[in-house]
Amino acid sequence: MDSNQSDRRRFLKQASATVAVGAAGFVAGAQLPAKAQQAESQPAGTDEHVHRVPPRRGARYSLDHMTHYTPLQDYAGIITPAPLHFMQQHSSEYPEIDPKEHRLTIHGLVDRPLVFSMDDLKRLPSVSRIHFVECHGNSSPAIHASRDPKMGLPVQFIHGMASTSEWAGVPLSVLLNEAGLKKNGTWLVLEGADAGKFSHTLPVGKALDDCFVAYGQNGEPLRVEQGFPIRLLVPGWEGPFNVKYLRHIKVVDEPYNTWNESMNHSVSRPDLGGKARWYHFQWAAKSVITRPSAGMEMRKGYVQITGLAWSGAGKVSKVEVSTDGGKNWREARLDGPVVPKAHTRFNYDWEWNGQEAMIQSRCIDETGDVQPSMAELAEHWGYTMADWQKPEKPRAIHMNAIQPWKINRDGSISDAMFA
Ligand SMILES: Nc1nc2c(c(=O)[nH]1)N[C@H]1C(S)=C(S)[C@@H](COP(=O)(O)O)O[C@H]1N2
Ligand SMILES: [Mo]
Repeated sequence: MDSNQSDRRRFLKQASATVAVGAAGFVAGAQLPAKAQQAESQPAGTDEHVHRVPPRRGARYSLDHMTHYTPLQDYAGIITPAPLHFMQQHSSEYPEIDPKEHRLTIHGLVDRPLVFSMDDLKRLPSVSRIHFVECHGNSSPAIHASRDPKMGLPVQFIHGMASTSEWAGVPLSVLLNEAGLKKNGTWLVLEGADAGKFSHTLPVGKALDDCFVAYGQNGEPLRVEQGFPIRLLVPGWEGPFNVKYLRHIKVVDEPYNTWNESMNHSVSRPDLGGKARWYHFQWAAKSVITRPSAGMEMRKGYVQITGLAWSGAGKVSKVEVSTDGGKNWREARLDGPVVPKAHTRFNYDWEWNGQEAMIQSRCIDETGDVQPSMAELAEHWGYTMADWQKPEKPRAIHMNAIQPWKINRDGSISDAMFA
């Protein structure tokens, strides 16, 4: 039995455990394919500026993922250089798409089904916006335990499935208005042109608000890893909404629970007997100190603490830094433009006296949302801290807990999230 079949079988078994709980949600079985969590990585050295891994030639579509992590510690400002953008691909090869042949179709509950060529799209009114894209699985508790040296420094492999680019493209509202939404057209199903036809559901309200079909990334065409020739940008929402190699948009009247949504993107909760709640859409307030961070070395005296803060709800209004394990917090300087739903650079001047210390940052966004500690988050999600230490630790996505880095007396720095 090949892995496709066994995964399919597992899927059917789990699907049969699905129970409807009313219009707004469902509960699904807790066990997710372990394979879905496997990640492939690349060397992280600062000189290694190419982040492609060669596609595995001849590989059939399977559940294999390809993941590359952004070395957050290695660039300044807020824009991730395109070759360093993280990459999360649910099929084992990139689709090779001829942009001249590529078409985007909009159909379903519309007055006029439409087909757009790349040329058609580039004729239409455009926007360019700076936004982060962040995988829903970024910063997960499991990855803290990783010891694979190929994965780079901890800040990279723990938090590096988040990147920020200036994306350019056509507002989805322009395209949907052209097609004419029917009254009962309340959800979209978006489908990519990759082998697995990666698909995701999106409510029309968000689509009309600020989503766009992007063809540009930091002044260049999208990279193939980022969805060349077009992808959807869903600002502030979790990674999988941002469907790459976008090919079909079907307007429908209910959420579709596509395979990727139902199997990979719900969170099982011990306090619900291992069942999952409805999905999470928008990223909450989040930040991380990128430098100094675990694996680096401290020297006595002045050091600039720097990092990134962001929120799916809008702008970062404040970042606070603690150097004493969370007893005292002081405000950091926000450097450069503060853009809604984008990484914001923060800096903080510090003097290390050679003693043990714990440094961490917390983000407060314009809605007043305060980034929680790991203990607060665990409580909120129905876990205990001890649950994270168990071998069968719960699968957790949408992690935005404060990241503490411990500075040891010898100048070494370690990850203190679960220490
Ligand atoms: N077509 C397609 N779109 C996709 C995916 C995919 O595998 N195929 N992965 C999704 C997931 S899970 C994430 S986190 C983001 C990652 O975007 P990036 O690879 O450009 O960083 O793309 C989303 N869109
Ligand atoms: Mo993702």
